[in-house]
Amino acid sequence: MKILVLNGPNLNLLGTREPQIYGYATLGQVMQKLLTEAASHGCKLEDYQSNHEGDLIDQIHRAKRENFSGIIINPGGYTHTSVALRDAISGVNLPTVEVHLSNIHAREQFRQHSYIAPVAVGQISGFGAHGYHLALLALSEYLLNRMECD
Ligand code: CA2
Repeated sequence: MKILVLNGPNLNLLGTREPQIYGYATLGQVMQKLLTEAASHGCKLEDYQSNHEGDLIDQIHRAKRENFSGIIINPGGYTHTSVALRDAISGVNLPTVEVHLSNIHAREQFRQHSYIAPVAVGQISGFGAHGYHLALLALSEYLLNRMECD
């Protein structure tokens, strides 16, 4: 099972500013821990961060082309703005879990709407970096169940 983990704009700044909202760990540390956990379950995981909408869309298309089983995405600020990212996710039809470090529903009103949520299997929001582990668990369970039912 191959899973692509995408991180959107400004998440490269994790661990450097606003730790009270986003935590102290860097994105590199968070992704390394996730990669190790995935490998111990025999799951191949690749991660990619970009500050550019088109780059993220290209990665979603690549996930389809290269037969990834699913996507975990923290779209960052594009969550609240990007019809193009949503179209890419619904276009490739790969099971996708949306992750947010902070609880976007408890923040400013503009963060409470997600363009991605309706095309995702589900959303995990508010559990900090642990959210990526919850997403991996949720997505792998979802994929295993789906395979048994096919
Ligand atoms: O809570 C999340 O994971 C967000 O996706 C993070 C985005 C924000 O725009 C979303 O509303 C919720 C922002 C990522 C910015 O990350 C930073 C980390 C450290 C310092 C500055 C920004």
